[in-house]
Amino acid sequence: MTSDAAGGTDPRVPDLSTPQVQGMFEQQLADAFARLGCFNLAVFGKTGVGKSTLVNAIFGRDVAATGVGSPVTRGLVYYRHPDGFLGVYDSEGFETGTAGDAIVAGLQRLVADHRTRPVSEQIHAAWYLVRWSDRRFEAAQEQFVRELIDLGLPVIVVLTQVPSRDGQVHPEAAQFAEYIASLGLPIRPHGRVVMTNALADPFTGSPVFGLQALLDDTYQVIPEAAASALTAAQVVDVGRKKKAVAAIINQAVVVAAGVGATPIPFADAALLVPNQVTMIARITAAYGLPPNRTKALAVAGSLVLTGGATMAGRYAVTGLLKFLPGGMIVGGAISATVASALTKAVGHAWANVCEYAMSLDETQRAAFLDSPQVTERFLGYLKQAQRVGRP
Ligand SMILES: Nc1nc2c(ncn2[C@@H]2O[C@H](COP(=O)(O)OP(=O)(O)OP(=O)(O)O)[C@@H](O)[C@H]2O)c(=O)[nH]1
Ligand SMILES: [Mg+2]
Repeated sequence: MTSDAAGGTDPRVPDLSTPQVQGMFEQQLADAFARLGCFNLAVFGKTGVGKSTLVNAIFGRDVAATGVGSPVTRGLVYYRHPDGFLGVYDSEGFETGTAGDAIVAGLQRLVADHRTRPVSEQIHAAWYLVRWSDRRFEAAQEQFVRELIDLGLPVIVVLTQVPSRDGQVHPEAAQFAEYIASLGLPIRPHGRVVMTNALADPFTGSPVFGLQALLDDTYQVIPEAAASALTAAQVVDVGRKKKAVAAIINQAVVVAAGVGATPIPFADAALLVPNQVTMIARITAAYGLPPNRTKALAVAGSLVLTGGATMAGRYAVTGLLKFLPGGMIVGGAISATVASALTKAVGHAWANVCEYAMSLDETQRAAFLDSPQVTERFLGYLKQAQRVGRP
């Protein structure tokens, strides 16, 4: 129960005790992750071409090692990462010939079966990998790629382990890529072969390259409905995550302005909290932070939004108002402008927390997300935003 400055009770204001808000967070986080759906990728290529290495480089996680594997058809295993928004079909140790035929037959059944399922259960893209140093693209490989395309899968052909120096790829690798492209396979999205190196080689000095290009091409071939899950799952392009998050914050700011359009009494700034909880949950999912840590995130978020982490007063939101640029608060009420500014500050502060978590390795990230440091950083970023916001 909350009361306004005069001591009366406003029936519009929900009960916003810390445990209440924590429950709200847990629910909203679960919803936000569920809404992402799942991005499903199929990866083909001879044994040792670098399928696992490339997947790990793009997604920053060892899907085969940490995911739950279920054999789909002979030679093909589906790994669903425990985070839920990434699935990989891995053709482990696959060679062309009879094994290839068995995979195609199995895939045919799978793709047919998928047609009646939701988009998040379908295969969204296929990468066919060729190691450049093999310098051969056999008729059987070409045939296999054609059969994948005939199944209706968008196939991207990738040349792997390509050496480069000073931004120049090995000329023979470039020639090989040209040769494969010249076969006229309807490979996506533009008929060219993507050249990559997923692991730096200290001996030859060959750097990692081509990951962004492969990712960009993958976005071009997948359905719109799978894009949010891909953005959450990949770790190569943080800019895409930031863009998704900016859109989420803008939406929440618009909602907050609507709430503030009827001026809210000072003490009932709590009216803004549910919208902020939804925003924070969606930001967390968009960055692709591990959902199994969200209990800790819910605690941190609710402590800050309810003021439980500070001595600032009944609601942190009320405490925060004190720092807003002068002249924004008129007559002891929160206006649409203030509601928007506040929500924006909370969104950016949480985005900073997520980005910091993203910059850590897996073990450090898990420790951070479970620690009170999340709360401290969140508050720290909020205070920074207030300083910047002052005239
Ligand atoms: N330098 C360099 N080495 C790579 C690259 N990709 C793979 N390797 C190395 O090649 C070997 C095989 O890579 P994997 O990723 O295991 O190959 P795979 O296609 O998953 O093999 P299977 O699972 O047996 O089918 C490993 O020793 C990798 O370290 C790359 O892009 N650059
Ligand atoms: Mg492998």
